[in-house]
Amino acid sequence: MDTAVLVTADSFSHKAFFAKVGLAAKSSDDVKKAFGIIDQDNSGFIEEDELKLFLQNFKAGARALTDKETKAFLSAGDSDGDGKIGVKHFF
Ligand SMILES: [Ca+2]
Repeated sequence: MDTAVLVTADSFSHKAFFAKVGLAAKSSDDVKKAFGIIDQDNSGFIEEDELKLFLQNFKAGARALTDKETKAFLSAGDSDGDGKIGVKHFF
């Protein structure tokens, strides 16, 4: 998985992300399912620690994101600035 495509300077591409995890053009239920995999404590939001491990959540043996990548990802996906990503950011 090429994370450079997903985590660039200041843009989070959820479409590229879901293409990478094989969910492109799937139903909203599938997107919610993917969200649930990342949201390991079922809080309804993806917090920074969950985001850091998101690659590993989809692919065993994948590396964790670096702090820099995690922050870039978070700031790009967190449109309301609350420090976490809600499922609405994926639609
Ligand atoms: Ca969570």
